[in-house]
Amino acid sequence: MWDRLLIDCHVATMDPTVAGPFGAIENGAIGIQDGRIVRVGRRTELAGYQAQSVEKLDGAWVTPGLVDCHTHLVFAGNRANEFEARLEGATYEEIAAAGGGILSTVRATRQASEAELAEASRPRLKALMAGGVTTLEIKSGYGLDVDAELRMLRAAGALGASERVRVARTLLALHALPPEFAERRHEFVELACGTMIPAAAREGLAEAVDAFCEGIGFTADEVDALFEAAAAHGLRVKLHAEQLSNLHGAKLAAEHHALSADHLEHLDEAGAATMAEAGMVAVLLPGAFYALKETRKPPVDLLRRHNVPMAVATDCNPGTSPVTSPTLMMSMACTLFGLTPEEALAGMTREGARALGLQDEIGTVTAGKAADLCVWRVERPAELCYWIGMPGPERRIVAGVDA
Ligand code: DI6
Ligand code: FE
Repeated sequence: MWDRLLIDCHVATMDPTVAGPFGAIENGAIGIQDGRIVRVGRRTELAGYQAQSVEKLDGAWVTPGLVDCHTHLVFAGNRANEFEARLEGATYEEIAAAGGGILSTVRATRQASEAELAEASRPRLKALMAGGVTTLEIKSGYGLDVDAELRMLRAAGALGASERVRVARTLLALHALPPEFAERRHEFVELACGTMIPAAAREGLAEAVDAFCEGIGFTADEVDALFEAAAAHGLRVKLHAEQLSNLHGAKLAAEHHALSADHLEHLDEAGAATMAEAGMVAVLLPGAFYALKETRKPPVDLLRRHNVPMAVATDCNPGTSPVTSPTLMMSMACTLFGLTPEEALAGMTREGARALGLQDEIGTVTAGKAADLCVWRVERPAELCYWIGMPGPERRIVAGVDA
């Protein structure tokens, strides 16, 4: 006897071993026991099974819960003033060079307590959840000193513990150079490698380490040192790479067996090839592309040709991607970047999970995985990408429980 049996539904399993678009099983059924999917198949195949609760979904589509694998959700304040300045012609790099940009959020974040950070960020988390997110990654990176970085990670943990959502945490140790280290870059990188990483690892506050490899961020050599330290402390790595220029960050990330390289508008063929060899995920972030009015798109055809899995994420952050809708990102991934709706949905489910190293646990509707599901009142899965600003799923299920 299972806990739950969902019937009268169609299932976009997103499982590549299920033939056909979206790995779809029409007239399907899903058995759930102890928070996990125990069986998924056609209703007729599951006819003999019983459950405490048999629920008819009236022909709705069930997908994996959405996985937002790249966010900077925790921060204080906002940067609507810079939005106005950019509309008047200032560029993101000019604003950063004048002490705004990331550093403006750093000033606000340093002044906030852990509880204040959590409460300032909770509405954004609620919005993502309402849009269908059941797992998200949250990065630090607006503290840029040891205490404030750890405080951000604790706030992210507190959010995950108090809402029905899974949170994966990333120490974004090299995001921007704080002003007090302006003349001492080397010492800041040492602080990140020698103090921030060990502290985050020791307290179990992060699973991965990230950096911003860019002209206005950090050099490949600095990132290399950071990734060495991460490996020494048993943390995975990932990288903001090739967003505004090509510093060959994807190749560097591949050399360190990174989970993913993210943004990638300026990725070249050699970079794509090394990502494929390293089994990395390309995380595409159409919100930042849109908000910065970029014209250079990530090389989707190249990624396809090299069989690099593509994830799609919100990059929810106060500067370049003030986005709280996962389905809007799927829509933009199709319209702006040319993904198919199936690729976009895979990007927010299966490949998002892979980008977090959680591909065995979540990301597809497959027996054995956690029962993280969304129930959508749509006639076909492509509608999730077609509607612009659609309301979220009718139901969200996390670990087998309606959330
Ligand atoms: N790239 C981004 O898109 C965000 N961080 C990064 O390294 C932007 C962060 C911000 O502007 O606050
Ligand atoms: Fe980012």
